[in-house]
Amino acid sequence: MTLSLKLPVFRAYFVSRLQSGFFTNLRFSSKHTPQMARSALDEMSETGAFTRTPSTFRNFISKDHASQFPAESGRYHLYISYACPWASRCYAFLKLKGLEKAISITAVKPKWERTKETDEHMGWVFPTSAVEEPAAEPDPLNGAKTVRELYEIASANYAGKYTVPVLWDKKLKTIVSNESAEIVRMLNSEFNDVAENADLDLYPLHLLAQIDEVNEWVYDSINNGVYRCGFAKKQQPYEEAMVKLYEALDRCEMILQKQRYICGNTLTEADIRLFVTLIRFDEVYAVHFKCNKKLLREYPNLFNYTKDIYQIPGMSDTVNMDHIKKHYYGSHPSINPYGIIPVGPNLDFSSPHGRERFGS
Ligand SMILES: N[C@@H](CCC(=O)N[C@@H](CS)C(=O)NCC(=O)O)C(=O)O
Repeated sequence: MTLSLKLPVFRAYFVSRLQSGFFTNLRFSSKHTPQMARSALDEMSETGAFTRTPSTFRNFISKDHASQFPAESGRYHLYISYACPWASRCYAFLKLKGLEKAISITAVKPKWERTKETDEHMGWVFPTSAVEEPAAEPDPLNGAKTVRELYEIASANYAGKYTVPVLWDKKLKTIVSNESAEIVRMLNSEFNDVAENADLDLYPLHLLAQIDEVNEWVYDSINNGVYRCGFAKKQQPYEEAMVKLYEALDRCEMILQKQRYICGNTLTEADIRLFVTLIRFDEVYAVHFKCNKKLLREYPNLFNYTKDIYQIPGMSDTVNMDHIKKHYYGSHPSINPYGIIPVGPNLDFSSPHGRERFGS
């Protein structure tokens, strides 16, 4: 476990963002327009390729008590879906850093439903009681029925997608951030005064460049790559995404033949980001998104690596395969019109993986 050394780097990053006007005192960026996509299923280029829209709320929580969003125990709430890989990576950081007492969480129901009677939008909804859907709970803060309502509380004229994760500020009653890549950084470094595992640094200074480099190709080809395969509406963009996906998986397999984790023998942010896609691969992406050239379980190193990360204390709590399968197979009728959920393969990620041989 490496002690956090990167305060100056974070400051420099923070200042450069401030100078560029990237995040401001505004509650959300004013760049959104009414014609923005309302759901991932609409994010399509003219060529039939899936093109993800950037997140809108991009404020940062800081350990600096004078900042607009200071890191305080009990002030923030994380809304997640267990189904969502982006939300799950935030929840994984929360668990690994030991922030469960400091930051509360609520999970939505896995399957998208109508969010308003007056339009056709389908999205994340809260159950009406704690027993309606195991592991999902009603919104304890705002009594919202949908994630859409949270966005509407935060901004009356919001017109973007209503995505999870949502990092909510109970004090200012607004969304701090809906960008998981930035939420994980805040959880990693800004809450160390209240984190039970303050010494765990998943983005250590000496590995910053390497983590950033790995994140870039893993995001493009694997995390987002599976969506580019699954949401393509034409053969060519699907095949292009498949080539990139499998080149990247083969590359991971080679790397993991020689070392325990993707950036060496230390667990980092890059592993958590890769894990959330791998854990869903055979159960969902291989079938639902047609990523079927090779299965995760046919890659010995990648498969054992996924088990290794799953077995880190706290990580298995972030994986709810029932929610994952209910969501993907049930929420995209254009891909799976009858919403049938495949029975298999029910992989066991808690079996021995043998990766201790690399040490850590
Ligand atoms: N950039 C966002 C992406 C989050 C995202 O796409 N979440 C999906 C679930 S996996 C979502 O909420 N989609 C709602 C919709 O498309 O309407 C992040 O990483 O936080």
